[in-house]
Amino acid sequence: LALESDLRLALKHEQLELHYQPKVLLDNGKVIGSEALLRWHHPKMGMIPPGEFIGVAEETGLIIDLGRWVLHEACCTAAVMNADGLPPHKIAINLSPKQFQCPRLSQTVADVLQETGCRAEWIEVEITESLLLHNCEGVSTTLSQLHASGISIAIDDFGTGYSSLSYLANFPIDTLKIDRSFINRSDKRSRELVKAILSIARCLGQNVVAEGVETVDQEKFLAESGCAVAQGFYYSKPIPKSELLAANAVLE
Ligand code: G
Ligand code: G
Ligand code: NA
Ligand code: MN
Repeated sequence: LALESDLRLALKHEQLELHYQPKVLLDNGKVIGSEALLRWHHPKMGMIPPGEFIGVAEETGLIIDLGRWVLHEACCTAAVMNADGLPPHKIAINLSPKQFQCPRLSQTVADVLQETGCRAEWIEVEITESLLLHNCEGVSTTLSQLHASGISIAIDDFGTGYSSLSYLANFPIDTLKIDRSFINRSDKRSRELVKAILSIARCLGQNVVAEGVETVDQEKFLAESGCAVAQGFYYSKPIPKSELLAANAVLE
């Protein structure tokens, strides 16, 4: 497969880049963190979105090296964003279920923190519900190790996968990211579902992030419903590292 060999080269030749989408506190509009999102600048095909190559990386096993690169890059940024005197900024990193098949994942993350001078509390990992589906012991152990080290754990696209409330009882989940398909609908039932998710999170002491916020009406509804944090095009699209640092008034 051409994409596979190209992707190997991309890793070597610095064609990959992380962009960061800000997460905003609805109370005061302040940016409290961001989600790292991978971008590939292909020399011939131009910008390839992650949806088109993450799958290839997973099938070929390249996701292990790619995932390590993402971790390293995001932790470097988190270290700069949290330099002395700056307000706290937590960076969320997407992890593929395939990365959990590597029994060394929590050690890899610990190594990367050490290499980059990033503290555990400056990052969060985003996992999908599909990872939790099979209640695999290895996954449970890795999540517990990451959590015990001070890294927070978020469930991405919450409510769309194979949602089961037992996940919330069995795994150390700090944050629910409400999928944007719930946010961008204004019908009564969707809004009641969002409120129900907020209520579950409140009872369990979890944080909530509303994803895919695009309008002032959506923001208003979320704020009134007690949602603390939002992310979406209404605030900012994913931006390059340089812009993230500039907005934080940090020199690179
Ligand atoms: O940025 P965009 O909307 O195109 O992202 C599409 C999908 O790719 C999202 O589901 C996102 O979670 C996933 N994705 C983006 N960056 C990464 C990454 O660094 N690692 C993994 N595993 N998935 C990512
Ligand atoms: O699966 P995940 O939640 O990681 O996907 C994140 C993707 O969602 C990113 O590729 C990002 O570009 C996209 N995204 C972020 N904000 C919005 C938004 O407000 N609306 C839409 N349609 N997509 C968004
Ligand atoms: Na995500
Ligand atoms: Mn998501």
